[in-house]
Formats: sequence, C-alpha cells, structure tokens
Amino acid sequence: MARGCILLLSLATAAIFNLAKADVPAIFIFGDSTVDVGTNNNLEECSARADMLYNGIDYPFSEPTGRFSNGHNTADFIARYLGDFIGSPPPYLSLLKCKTTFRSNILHGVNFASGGSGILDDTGKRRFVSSLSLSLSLLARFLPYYQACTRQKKVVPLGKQIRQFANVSANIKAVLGLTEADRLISNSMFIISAGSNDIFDNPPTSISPPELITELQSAYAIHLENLHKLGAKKFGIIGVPPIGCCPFVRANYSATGDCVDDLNAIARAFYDSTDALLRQFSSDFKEVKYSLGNTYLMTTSLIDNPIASGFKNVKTACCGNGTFNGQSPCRVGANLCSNRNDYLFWDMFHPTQAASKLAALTLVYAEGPEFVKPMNFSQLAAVDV
Ligand SMILES: *[C@@H]1O[C@H](CO)[C@@H](O)[C@H](O)[C@H]1NC(C)=O
Ligand SMILES: *[C@@H]1O[C@H](CO)[C@@H](O)[C@H](O)[C@H]1NC(C)=O
Ligand SMILES: *[C@@H]1O[C@H](CO)[C@@H](O)[C@H](O)[C@H]1NC(C)=O
Ligand SMILES: CC(=O)N[C@H]1CO[C@H](CO)[C@@H](O)[C@@H]1O
Repeated sequence: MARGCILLLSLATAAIFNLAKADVPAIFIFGDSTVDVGTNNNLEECSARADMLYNGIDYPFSEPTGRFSNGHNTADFIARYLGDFIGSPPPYLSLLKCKTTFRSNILHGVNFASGGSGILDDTGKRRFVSSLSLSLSLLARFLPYYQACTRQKKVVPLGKQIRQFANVSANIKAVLGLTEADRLISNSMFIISAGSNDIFDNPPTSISPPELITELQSAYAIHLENLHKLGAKKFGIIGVPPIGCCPFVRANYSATGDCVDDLNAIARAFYDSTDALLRQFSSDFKEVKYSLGNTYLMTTSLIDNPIASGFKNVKTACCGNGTFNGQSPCRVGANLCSNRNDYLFWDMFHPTQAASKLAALTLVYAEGPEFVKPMNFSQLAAVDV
C-alpha cells in the first residue's frame, strides 16, 4: 500500500515535469571544481580540496567527499536526470587505485574534473591574486585553499583529463571490443564545465580580454577535437557563470559589494566565443551534436529575481568568513548558515546543492534557447548518432 503510493507519487511527479530519463549508457565529465567529485583528494600536496567539513554536511552521512558543496553538485544531478545513475560517476584517479575492478567500473562513465583546473595547461601559474594586488593577509589565507596545488602543478588540467580519457577508452575497447566500444562512446554524454579558473588567473590587468578569449578558444577547439578523435559525439558544454558576482569577488574587488563587471564581461565574451566555436565544430564534423548551457544567464536571472527562484540570499556565502562570508574558505569554525536551501552560494566561489540542482534541471530539461541551445541535454542524450 505504502509502496504503491510512493510509486504513484513519483509517476505523477515525472508526468508533471516531463522528466523522461534518456538513459544514456555512460557519462564522462571533465572540467573544474563545479563538477569535481573527489579527483583532488587523490592528489598529494594539493590543498584545493573539499574533503573536510563543512563541505558535505548535507551529503549522506554528512560525508565530505571532495565536492565543493554542502551536498551533491551539478555533475551528480545531471547524471541523475540523464540516466539510471545515483550521482556522478566516480573520479578516474579513485578508480585507478583498484586495478582489479577498474575495467568493470568505467563502463558507465568516469569523472575527470579537477578543482582549480582550466582549459589552459598553465592556468594557476599566472597570478590572479598578485595582479589584482590582493592584500598580503588575504593572500595568505586564500592561497592555501585555492591555489596551492595549481602552483605545484598538482591539479589536472583539461588537456590531461582528456589524455586520461584516452586510457579509459583503450580499456573500454579491451573489454567490449572495437564495435561495441565505439557504439558505447558515441552514445555517451561528454559533459565539460571549464573556463572560470582561466579567467580568474588571467584578469583584464594581465592580458587583454580579447587576447585571452582567443587563446582560450583555440585551446578549447583542440580539446574538443581530441575528444572527437577518441570517439566522442555528444557534447554537453557548460559555460562560465558570472564569476564577478561570487562572494569572494564582491567582498574583495567591489567597493559597493556589487558584481564586478570586468570579470563578468569576460564570462559573457567567453560564452559568445564558445557558441561560435561549437557551431564551427559541429559543421566541421557532421556527426557531432552539442548543447551549450548558458550558466551566465541562469545565474544572473536568479540574482535578479531571487524570490521567484526560491532563494533568499544570493550575495552571501552560506559558509565562510569575512564580508559576504567571501573572504575565507569554508571549514570547521567558519560561519555556517542553517537554511542552506535559501542560499545561492555555498562558499566564496561555489553554488549550494540547491543551486546546483536547479542548474542541472535547467540544462537537462529547459525549453527554448535562452538557457540551453540548440537543444537541451535530455534531447542531446536521445539523438541518434
Ligand atoms: C591506464 O590504465 C591502466 C589500467 O588498465 C592503468 O594500469 C594505467 O596505470 C593507466 N595509465 C595511466 C597513464 O594512467
Ligand atoms: C569566523 O567568524 C566567526 C565570527 O563570526 C568566528 O567566531 C570564527 O572564529 C571565524 N572562523 C574562522 C575560521 O575564521
Ligand atoms: C527539452 O527537454 C524536454 C524533455 O525532454 C522536451 O520535452 C523539450 O521539448 C525540450 N525543449 C527544448 C526547447 O529543447
Ligand atoms: C582589493 C581589496 O579590496 N582588498 C581587500 C580584501 O580583503 C582584505 C581583508 O578584509 C582587505 O584588507 C583588503 O583591502
């Protein structure tokens, strides 16, 4: 009886929201901390890690997993909505630790994303912080959290993530044979969320924005072509959010506490050039299909209409210290909000679980080209290639 009710209820929910699962065979996830589910926990001497509380406080058993979130992140929700998955596939570097199960564990996807990484290999080496003349005291507090492992080249840049996928692809072929492996890979979703760290590390004071955008797009084009050479056909690309509005930037680079438009302007330009890049890419390779998610617009519409979107606080981080809780990392002893679903930002850079869920719902199911185009992720998953 109780079971029947639950079943009915979930069917009704599915009908209302039209949440048909596309059931993709596998999902491969690339990029930065927005979709990292624990890669950096495996990197020694890397302190761009979220493997300690209060990160994970709303994850099952309040476990800090390496996600930069109070709970699940966007990668988890996308995987959940796209297929028969509980959350994101596990990190490549974690799977690699167990050689005996590696081959059977990669067949439904792998997550390669690494917090702090960028499209450019040297993102993290050039100085965001010094070029914006950050105060020394803040530098000391901020660096260990965000930059320490990029400085030591310990994060995994996008190019290396793709080389890791080459290893996975070779292993899938060894298990399934060429024909089946090709079928699996061409029907799989390749999700990439990258670019924010490249912009943070190369602010307008260090390189002209048009030069940066050109540099990023030629590197991005090579990454996409390399994935395509390895058999990828379905690309779900997630753009750069309005990074000038994150609590860290509002707290430290804005006299008024408003968003910093210099950074946001680069994020917008990055979206436009990614749009052009993907059009070119899919016309050069007819079998390539893609969705481009406009997380910039998704986030600014939340910030402009917080009530309508269910958030009460779109400026201050839930967890952190200082102005807008944006001046030091989320850790035990920091301020921690209790009503976490009311907040857009979890820490000085990253969205809450609630905001990540909303972003994933929009990417996967949104109607019309405003937030995701030329089709949404569920349609992309269903395309015959
Ligand atoms: C590639 O995968 C194999 C597992 O088959 C693993 O033993 C090897 O270390 C991997 N190579 C790299 C460079 O990660
Ligand atoms: C954060 O600020 C609170 C006061 O709001 C203070 O009690 C706490 O010690 C600070 N924590 C850290 C880690 O700076
Ligand atoms: C997006 O996805 C939903 C659910 O699959 C679909 O019904 C809808 O038509 C799609 N909308 C657009 C504009 O692609
Ligand atoms: C550029 C800037 O606004 N720097 C500030 C960042 O935050 C520290 C700590 O509150 C201030 O001392 C800096 O002036």
